[in-house]
Amino acid sequence: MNFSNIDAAEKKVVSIAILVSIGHLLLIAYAAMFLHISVPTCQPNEKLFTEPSLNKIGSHRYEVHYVAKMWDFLPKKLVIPKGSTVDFFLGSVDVNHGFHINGTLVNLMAVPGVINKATQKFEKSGNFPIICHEYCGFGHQNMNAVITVSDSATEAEMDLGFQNDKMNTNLSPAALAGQGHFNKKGCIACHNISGAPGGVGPTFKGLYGRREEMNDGLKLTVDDAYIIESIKYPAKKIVKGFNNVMPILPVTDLEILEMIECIKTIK
Ligand code: HEC
Ligand SMILES: [Cu+2]
Repeated sequence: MNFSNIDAAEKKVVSIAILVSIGHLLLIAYAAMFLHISVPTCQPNEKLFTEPSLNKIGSHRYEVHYVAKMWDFLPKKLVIPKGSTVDFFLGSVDVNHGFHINGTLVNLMAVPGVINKATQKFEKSGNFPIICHEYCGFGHQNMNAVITVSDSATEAEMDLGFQNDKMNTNLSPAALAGQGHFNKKGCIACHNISGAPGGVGPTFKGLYGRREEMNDGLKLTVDDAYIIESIKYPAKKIVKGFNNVMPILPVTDLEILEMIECIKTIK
């Protein structure tokens, strides 16, 4: 290749482009090495996960696995002692979501099949809301969680948050397991157990045995078979007054039976 054949103006443009690129790389290196701004990284060797977890890896050092799903982040609440450094591992179980921790530089994408990581030290106490900033469907605006940095807490704690509803501990083992699935599978993002109106999906309160009308005029009584169908094939029958937005979620037959046991107790 003979460089003297290149037009002078073109040479100038290429040189400027190369200089600007080198400048950017130097700035990134400077930010990472001297300003200690963590550069988000993809973790190709981490195992995929579908449930949130909190691990202590040292004094004031934690690892938290966050699950993004329509339309919630789990853990819903995380309390950490002031001065803690947290490694955030982020995965999605459905579509692409955004993950921005307000008041920090942590800004990741939650992408199905991929784990992204960022590290943040929390030196000021207060609440740091997490918001989804990537439009991910009908209930996108409800997608949030919060990190509380506490002066008084000595250990980190996570809370999966059963919406505003109280967890009922006085249940059979199967129903109790079912209640846990509502939480972990994200059903509670759209269904409440309090009966409060305005949810994305129908309330679970009084669901079992209820007479219902579908949007095509079909009337039925809610029983095991109907609930199983509603969970496995959400689009088959649409409850009147609601939209066809329920996703097909990864649940086993046993988990469905446990969820039915729990629904029966929500009267
Ligand atoms: C994204 C919101 C969303 C999520 C998440 C969701 N659902 Fe739904 N669900 C709906 C909507 C909306 C309807 C009503 C429309 C329809 O029938 O599909 C519905 C309907 C139902 C029904 C029938 C209710 C009735 O009144 O007849 C059941 C049962 C149900 N969902 C169970 C679940 C379970 C269990 C989960 C978690 C594994 C879940 N849903 C997750 C939105 C959701
Ligand atoms: Cu989202």
